[in-house]
Amino acid sequence: MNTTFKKVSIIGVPMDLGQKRRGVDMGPSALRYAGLIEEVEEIGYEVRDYGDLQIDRSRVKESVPVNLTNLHEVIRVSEELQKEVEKIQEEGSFPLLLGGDHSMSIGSIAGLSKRYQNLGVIWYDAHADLNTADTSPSGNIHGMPLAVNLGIGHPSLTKIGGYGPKVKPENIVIIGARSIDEGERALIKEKGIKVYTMHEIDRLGMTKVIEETIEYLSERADGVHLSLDLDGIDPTDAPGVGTPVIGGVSYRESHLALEMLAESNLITSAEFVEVNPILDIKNKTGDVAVALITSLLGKRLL
Ligand code: Z70
Ligand code: MN
Ligand code: MN
Ligand code: MN
Repeated sequence: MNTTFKKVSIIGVPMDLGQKRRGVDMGPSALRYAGLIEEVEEIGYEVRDYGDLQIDRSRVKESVPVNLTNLHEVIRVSEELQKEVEKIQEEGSFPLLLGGDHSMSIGSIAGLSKRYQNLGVIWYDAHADLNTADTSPSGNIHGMPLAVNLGIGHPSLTKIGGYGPKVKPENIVIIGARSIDEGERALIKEKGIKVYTMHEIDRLGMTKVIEETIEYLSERADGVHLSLDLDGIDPTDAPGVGTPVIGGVSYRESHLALEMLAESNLITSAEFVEVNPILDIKNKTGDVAVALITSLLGKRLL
């Protein structure tokens, strides 16, 4: 991360409405239980934990546009998260956001990109999350946030914060993708989005992938947000996720990647999403997430 930050401010987003499985709302608790606050303090940061946003998870059947499940509550939470992220930035703290499903990125990036006109985004994920209501096979909004941040999708989502698009296609790097839908593939090609699928990670090695990512984003971005979906990591290392996809990035590669990003001084905010403790094995995925967070924040063995 950027070494000018001395404070880390944490917000939990117990959001599970962006997909259909229960339990991902407990992700923020799992990370705190895994010792997040203590570990980050140990590195030397002043930590402020603002607790969790309030989310209405009653899932009453909303009358929503076709193929956008729970749209209204996703919008409300996104607007609230956007404001909270702006407050953290005004404090001069590093925003560290805990999910919750990946639909929360609509709100987090709406807050971040107000400050950074050229926000870079590293999307570390098995999926591209570039669907729209028209292309989504599921209607799950957690498969759409990156498209929304590009200004593509339902206007009620793309206009959150009163502006959009939030991110330019050339400021995005996707790492770890191995499950990409047809509409997403078309959008990647049309917009020329930089993607390191598992194929490129295997061919180049993670060191090269991150070196290139750092060079690419440092040339164009004024801040870089790391959006890390734990399903980017292989399910043997991170089993506690709603949509595990085999053939993922290992814990060791991810650890290296985040240490390199720490050294780069590039990262100005981060979110760790999709931890589902109900599907986990003894909070393994929570522990992995905390280890990766501390790597990103500069923890070193020696
Ligand atoms: C699929 C969809 C997705 C996360 C699954 C899956 C998307 N492309 N995103 N898990 N985090 O339904 O749009
Ligand atoms: Mn420890
Ligand atoms: Mn995702
Ligand atoms: Mn994913």
